Amino acid sequence: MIPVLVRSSDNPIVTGFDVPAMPPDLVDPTSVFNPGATKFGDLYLLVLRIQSRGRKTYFVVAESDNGRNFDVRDRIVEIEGLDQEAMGIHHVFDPRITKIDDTWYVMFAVDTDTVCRVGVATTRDFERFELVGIETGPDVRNGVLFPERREGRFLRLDRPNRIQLADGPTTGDEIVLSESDDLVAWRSLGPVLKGRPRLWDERIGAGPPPLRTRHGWLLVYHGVATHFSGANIYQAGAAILDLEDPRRVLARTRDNILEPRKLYELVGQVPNVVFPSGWIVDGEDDDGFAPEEARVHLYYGAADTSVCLANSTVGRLIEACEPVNSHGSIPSASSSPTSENV
Ligand code: BMA
Repeated sequence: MIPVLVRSSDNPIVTGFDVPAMPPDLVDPTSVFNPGATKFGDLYLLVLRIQSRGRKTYFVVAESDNGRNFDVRDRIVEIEGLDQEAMGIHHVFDPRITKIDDTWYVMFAVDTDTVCRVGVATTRDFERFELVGIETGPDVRNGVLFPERREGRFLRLDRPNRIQLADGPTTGDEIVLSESDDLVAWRSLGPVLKGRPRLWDERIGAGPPPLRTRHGWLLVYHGVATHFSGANIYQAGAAILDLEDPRRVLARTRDNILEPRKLYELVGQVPNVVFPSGWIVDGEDDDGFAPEEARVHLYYGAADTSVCLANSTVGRLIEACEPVNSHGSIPSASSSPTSENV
């Protein structure tokens, strides 16, 4: 059986050893993980999250002509305007990249004095990045922008952090849809996808930005199983959302389609983590849909330590999703007629 996602034999494709020294901030970094990804002309680009030995995170661009072998630049991304924000910013992390027209939007999490927030910067050349703004609402993470505007408004998926873990950060079990006129003030349009208690995806968050296909918006998301003693297990799954109303979930994977199995996913700064955050899909038809045969390069953080790659096709990811009923659940085998209800 061919797995839905096939790991690259080059994994991990980027580690701390690939990062040139950028003194004084980044020398011999602890880890490189959770990258945003996009195509820039013929180049495959990643915006890496790199963590120093001081455990501060930075963004650095890496480029490749084949999507597997990346050269990491020797300069830290400076987001113009970020240092003027007065909210006590400690870290920016987990960038997701969306292209709309000729602008790339980098949406990222911001760890502040109070709560986690979502910020956006734009670039047209991956040299200069300008801050658009940082939202000032409630605790939220895993913001990803849709690659189109609706009636002029931006749409994003995000994950409100309504749960405080006893020995860890805030988290959440619901992905919601939000809209904005300016990328800074966001209005919630309601829930999209819910975590499934006691299953692989109890806590959830969107991965890379949704991909437009003829079957709907294809979403890859991370799910966390929290019911194992001493370990949270981060995995990946997929879902299909209605093109017109992305709050309608049409299908989702019953099980995870990628889970920590390799040593580099099982062991590291945070063990048992695969965290999908970027993808590059080779091909788009004339109407702007990703065709089923298009090759998918999915980039993910492994154990919060390195960057890995797994490949698939749009069609294989879609096939892995099973239709859901009006409650958003996949009907189980036991809901088929039994002697009791015939
Ligand atoms: C999440 C985020 C990710 C991280 C993951 C596993 O809450 O903080 O950046 O990769 O936890 O530690």
